[in-house]
Amino acid sequence: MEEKVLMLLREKTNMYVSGEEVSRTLQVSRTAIWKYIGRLREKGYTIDSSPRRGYCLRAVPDLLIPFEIRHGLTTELLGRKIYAYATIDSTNRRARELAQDGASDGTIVVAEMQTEGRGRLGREWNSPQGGIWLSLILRPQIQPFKVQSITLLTAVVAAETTELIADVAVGIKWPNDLLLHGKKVAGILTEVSAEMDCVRYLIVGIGLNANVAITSFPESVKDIATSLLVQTGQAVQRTEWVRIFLQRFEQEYNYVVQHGFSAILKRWREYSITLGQDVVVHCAGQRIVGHAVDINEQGALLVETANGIEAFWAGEVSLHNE
Ligand code: BT5
Repeated sequence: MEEKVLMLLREKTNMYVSGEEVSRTLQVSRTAIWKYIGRLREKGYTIDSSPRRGYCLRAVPDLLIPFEIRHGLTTELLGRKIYAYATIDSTNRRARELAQDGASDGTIVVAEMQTEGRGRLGREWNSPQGGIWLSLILRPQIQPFKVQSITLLTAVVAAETTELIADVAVGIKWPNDLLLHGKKVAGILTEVSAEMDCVRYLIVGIGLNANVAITSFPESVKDIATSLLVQTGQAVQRTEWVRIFLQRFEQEYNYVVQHGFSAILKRWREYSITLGQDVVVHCAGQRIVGHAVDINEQGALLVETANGIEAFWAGEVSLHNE
């Protein structure tokens, strides 16, 4: 009901809507409406009220809550079911739990803060207030070996969305880092539950340091991390980022599941700061030096080494000049 009250006020933002009109339209008492208005104010909505004129919505908060994410969202599947938390241990962990309990394709989990945000290989992902910590539950009908391509797709869509919203130039470092002026602004963690030849579900986790102040990062990441706020001096509207990301992601994802990944790979190559560089790959305890020449159809990094071209599916890449 709160959402319905909000929708009515929203249609006439900056104009007064009488309590009587809201009450009549929604078939609830004026006292109940007063209560819903109170709850919306608690969430951060600025609503003026006047005994004679009624209620007037002045400003909406940039909160990652279902109302706000759904407002104007045009996806068919993605984000139709939203689990939102002020604080959670990890959105990926929660998404996995929901997926195991049968959550539907396209369900998303989002949080304002994570206390145990996860990176790859058990690493920590720092997730203070101001960021976007988001996980998608997907049930694609693809073979498990194609999962890596979905990580690349996520990186491309996250880069495009970020450029659009914050007007900055983002680079992608294979496989999953988004960099701004050489510092990490976002990371992606894809986790999969699969059988031999089919994917049961996929959790795609995206962490974007959107409006995170530099002082919110611990010493361990201060020098390697950055945020959109730090780079541009301006806060972005996180709900808008999430909406645009979901819309674009759904479009691209539907396309690649049907037609394959070539179009996305082309765009990934354009964003890549890894290709064409001398690199050091750390993989399965080994350190391999070479020249990054390309990625293949499945998203593996192709490196020209002393032994010829080698394909890497996982691992850590540092550019030779880092
Ligand atoms: C990643 O791992 O880059 C994947 C990060 C995925 C985070 C999202 S948030 C929503 C969802 N829920 C989760 O629990 N996780 C996902 P990796 O490539 O392993 O990078 C981890 C390394 O990045 C750490 O070891 C730090 O050095 C550094 N790091 C940690 N927090 C960071 C931050 N906020 N910004 C930039 N770098 C960070």
